[in-house]
Amino acid sequence: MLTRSSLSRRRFFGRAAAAFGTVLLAGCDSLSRSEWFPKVLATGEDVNRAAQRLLGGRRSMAQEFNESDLSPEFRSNGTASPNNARYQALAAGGFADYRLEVSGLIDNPRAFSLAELRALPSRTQVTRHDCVEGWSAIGKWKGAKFSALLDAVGAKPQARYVVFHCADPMEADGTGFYYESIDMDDAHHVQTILAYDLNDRALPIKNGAPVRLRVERQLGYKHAKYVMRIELVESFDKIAGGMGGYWEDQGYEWYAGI
Ligand SMILES: Nc1nc2c(c(=O)[nH]1)N[C@H]1C(S)=C(S)[C@@H](COP(=O)(O)O)O[C@H]1N2
Ligand SMILES: [Mo]
Repeated sequence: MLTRSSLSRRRFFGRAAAAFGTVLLAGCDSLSRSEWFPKVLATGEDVNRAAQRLLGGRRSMAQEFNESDLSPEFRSNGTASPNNARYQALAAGGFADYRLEVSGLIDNPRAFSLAELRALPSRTQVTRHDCVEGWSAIGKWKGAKFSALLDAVGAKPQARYVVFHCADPMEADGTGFYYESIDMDDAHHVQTILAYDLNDRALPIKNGAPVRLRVERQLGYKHAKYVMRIELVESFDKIAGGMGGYWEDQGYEWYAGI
């Protein structure tokens, strides 16, 4: 079983960052403080950014596994079924009327049906999902390569981030939708996909149907479920709390990975 400390050690102190042991020492202090969680992420973020610069960019791959490693059950976390009438109507119709809207700093604003997403070049990958709450699960994901979707809409040069707007409201009054964002490096990364299948079946509602982001080098909360709208932007200034994600607006790190 993974403990929190082994999980964070593996995420932040492993792989590429292991080569930079002396840099890591500065961060050890923060582990003993009471507000350890954002601190650990902050430490990981700084260390990993430094490591990435030294290694010449973020081309590293997240580890991939074999089908024999699959978790018997891929649990659900956070929202398990969006409390949203429009979403529930789409789900009742088997998502036949679902359209993924893509807008913002692109040449060809358009909406994709599920069939159109399934027709884009795809990638299948068996990866480990690590949630900051201290659990992990290995799943087999299939989805549209995000780079292919970007090619289809034509990202403008000013676009710096991709924002994923989700169907699930986080406030009791039905507002404050979950959202997340990634930069263009991650958007073009080969393991970044809009997943529509989990373990060879249509993505279940509890795991984000009809499509959810997989951005494999980052922690669980970056993997937006129930994606309804994608927006390319230059900054987060006009989006919700301005920090690039629902959890980021509450103080979590925006870059949550290696
Ligand atoms: N829209 C949306 N996306 C979300 C969440 C959520 O509550 N709503 N939870 C996040 C967190 S914290 C985790 S760990 C994963 C959980 O994915 P799962 O339900 O497939 O296990 O989804 C992430 N994406
Ligand atoms: Mo999570």
